[in-house]
Amino acid sequence: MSFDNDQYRLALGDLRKFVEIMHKQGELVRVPEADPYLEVGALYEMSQEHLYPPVLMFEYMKGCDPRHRILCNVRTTKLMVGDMNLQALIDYRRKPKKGPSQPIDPHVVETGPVFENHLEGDAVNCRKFPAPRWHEGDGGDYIGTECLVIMRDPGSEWTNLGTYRVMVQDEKTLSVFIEPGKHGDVIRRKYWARGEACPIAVCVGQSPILGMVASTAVKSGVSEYATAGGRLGRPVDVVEGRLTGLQLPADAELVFEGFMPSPQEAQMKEGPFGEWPGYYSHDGMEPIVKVGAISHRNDLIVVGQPPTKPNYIGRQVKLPSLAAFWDALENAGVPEVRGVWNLQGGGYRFIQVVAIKQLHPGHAKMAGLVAAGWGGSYMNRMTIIVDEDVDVTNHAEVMWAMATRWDPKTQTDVIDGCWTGYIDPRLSPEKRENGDVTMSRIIIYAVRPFHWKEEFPKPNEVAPDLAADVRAKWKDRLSFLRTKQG
Ligand SMILES: Cc1cc2nc3c(=O)[nH]c(=O)nc-3n(C[C@H](O)[C@H](O)[C@H](O)COP(=O)(O)O)c2cc1C
Ligand SMILES: [Mn+2]
Repeated sequence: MSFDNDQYRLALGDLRKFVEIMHKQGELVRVPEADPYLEVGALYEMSQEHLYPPVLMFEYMKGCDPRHRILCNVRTTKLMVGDMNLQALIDYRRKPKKGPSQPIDPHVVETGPVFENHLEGDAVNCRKFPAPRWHEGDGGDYIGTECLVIMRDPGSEWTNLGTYRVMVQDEKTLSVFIEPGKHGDVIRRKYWARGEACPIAVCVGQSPILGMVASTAVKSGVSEYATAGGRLGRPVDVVEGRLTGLQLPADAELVFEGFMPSPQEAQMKEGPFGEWPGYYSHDGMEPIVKVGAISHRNDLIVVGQPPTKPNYIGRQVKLPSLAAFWDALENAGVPEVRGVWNLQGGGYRFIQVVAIKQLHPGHAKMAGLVAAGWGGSYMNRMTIIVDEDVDVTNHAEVMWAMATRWDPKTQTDVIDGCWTGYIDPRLSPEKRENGDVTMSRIIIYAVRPFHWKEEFPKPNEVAPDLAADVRAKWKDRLSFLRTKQG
């Protein structure tokens, strides 16, 4: 992976540097004059047809201030994620584990580019900034997709950053969808319990590292700013918001500051919004932000990264999650794991594949039971165990193993009562009502039965060595050997 190079570090901590690097490398696609009503979202969705979706800079958008831009596909670039294959996963796991970096507290500075423009009172108009209608069935325009929702714990110095979707309700009002139990929810409740509105800031354009840490679970009480500082090896510069005093990234592109009264006092209809499982699964009444101040840079950039249906190849697997999965299998004592992957179509949760070199009777069963039950298997539906000769990253190979080595009647387990979530579209209305947030799971053992695996017919495929020799000999004369059609 490219994680140690200078360009990566520069880009990670600075959105404008990221844009500059992408531009220099010819990877920035500028899209003029698209309509934020469905067209931006459709173009973005189609960009997911690539493993590394192109970085899209939407500019001069219909009905928008010509100085305002939307930037998509920041954290899915090759620069940010590196290679995306089994070897990359193996290399990632081999890297000496440094342990989590020590947090570095943010550095409070007097001012920063975020204050190039500041609006309060009558000048506040949330509708003046680009908020696309990303998906046809969305219940509103969303300005916050890969955003930072900033709050401070009233009892301590802890500033929390969370990525929670943000919808524009009207000129002076936003709404935020925060799932119960998330840090932002815990903090806002403390203000409400004291009869106060919760001070809140919503930042919708920031360095890639801040987007990364805000959407990952960090320990309660630890600021994501400090986590980001630890990862960058330097403090993140923050300024104090003029309305709330909350810490804002000094180089933030666009920040809304305001207060969130308790839902008893005010709430509005929020959602639905196209979710990562590929459905509109949730809407309802949510608390709102009464916006009192807006700060933004000149020529601001809103970072946009809404979910799409997970069938696209651009909905990448996450190597760190896969590495954690592989580690969990090994730590549970499953020997000879040769690969793990998530099959496209299931996002990075629903469908997991494990390749093993079978050592003993019951080995595949052991792998299957651990895989279906490990701690990270939230919202899993399907585990497929295959032999070591099957390429777990290749759909057709996995399907081939299922078609030819799996006897559904004897090589299947179905397990009931497993952990899922409310955005699981298959969770029945009855279960939702009763709070029974569980579903069944299937384990498919698409392996040669152990006790007669030596007699199992041999696969019919040109041997890799022979293929390489023949390709080398013929490739100058036969163009089909030079380009592989996907
Ligand atoms: C693009 C993206 C969108 C997300 N949207 C939401 C959301 O709308 N609501 C929510 O509760 N969590 C959402 N999450 C998950 C949270 O960001 C994640 O749980 C994070 O850890 C929350 O921060 P916290 O741990 O400080 O609460 C989203 C994550 C990503 C990557
Ligand atoms: Mn947090």
